[in-house]
Amino acid sequence: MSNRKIIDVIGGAHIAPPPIWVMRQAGRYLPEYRELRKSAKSFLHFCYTPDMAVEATHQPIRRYGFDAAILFSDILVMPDALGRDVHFVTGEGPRMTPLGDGDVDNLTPDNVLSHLAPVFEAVKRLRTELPDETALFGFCGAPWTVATYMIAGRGTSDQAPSRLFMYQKPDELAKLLDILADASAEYLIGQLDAGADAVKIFDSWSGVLDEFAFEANCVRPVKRIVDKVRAQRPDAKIIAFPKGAGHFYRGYREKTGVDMVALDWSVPLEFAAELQKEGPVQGNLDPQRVVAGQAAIREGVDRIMDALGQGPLVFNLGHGITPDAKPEDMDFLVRYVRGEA
Ligand code: 1CP
Repeated sequence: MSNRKIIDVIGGAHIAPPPIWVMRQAGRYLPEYRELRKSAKSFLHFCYTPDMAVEATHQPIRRYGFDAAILFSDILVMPDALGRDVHFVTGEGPRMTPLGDGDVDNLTPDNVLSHLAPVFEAVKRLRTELPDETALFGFCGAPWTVATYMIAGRGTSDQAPSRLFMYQKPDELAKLLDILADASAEYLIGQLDAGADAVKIFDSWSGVLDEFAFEANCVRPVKRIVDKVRAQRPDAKIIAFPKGAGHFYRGYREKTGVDMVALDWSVPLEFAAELQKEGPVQGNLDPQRVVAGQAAIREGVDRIMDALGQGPLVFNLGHGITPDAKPEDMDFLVRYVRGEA
């Protein structure tokens, strides 16, 4: 047993009430985040300035005492580190020049660790500053999800440009996924060495693929990251979030080698309970329930606890909290899960 409950659950322990943290727990629904964000020249400047990244990471911990803090950064620092022209348009989202012919060969994996040094600095400071019982998570984007932004140059609703790329340029995609997997493994090892207690791999766009593409583009690259990290850091605790994987959640943990699988809110609870027999799960309240308020929160939490409360569970939402959620309803969620409301 450690003194960080979430780390014990990731190792397979059942803890009641379950430890809780929330995806996007630092972010625009918090007034103190919006205030801090004003002082940054750009979103990437925010991510690469340890004072700001550290402060944003602390904000939700101070308010709610979540059982884990997640480093404030973004999955798209990776294409930035690889030399793509990433920027964020306020109110819209990320933008970069879509990958053209020959661009994959001109990526700069040798620069990744030095470019991301400010992130390691933020992790180091956070681990010394956070309460001892608060776990610290590092993270990266999964290769497929990061590739979708590099190929389309922006977020899209169905990743049609990346699916087309996959059929038209399969060798190019395979090369890109390998470069991203290897650079991401180095990046995660750097975060673990700086003090992260666990790392999470976000595959937010794994739900747009057929069974063969899911295997090739999601399972294989995540396994490649896990194998590389474990070859150097055998005890690394690793979580993955293959959002929208549906049926493909079955066997995912075993195939990739991750310790814990994060479930989105579309995963049926009966199926979630079957997955939980294979290993710890995290999830999966619909974020819109927090926006809707107390009655919707109670109903959703009760259902999840009935189905998953007797096994290893980290309570979380099924995706990130949205900017329109009220901070007081988040407070209610935390207290309700802990049996204090
Ligand atoms: O100006 C702002 O404040 C921009 C909003 C914002 C924030 C708060 C972005 C832009 N990123 C973040 C922080 C962030 N992103 C964190 C750390 C904060 C925390 O969780 O508390 C993390 C872990 C991420 C991860 C991330 N970024 C993912 C994976 C998880 C998920 O939500 O699916 C993805 C897909 C991104 C890309 C991204 N970054 C930002 C936006 C708006 C998007 C989505 C773009 C799109 O697809 O349209």
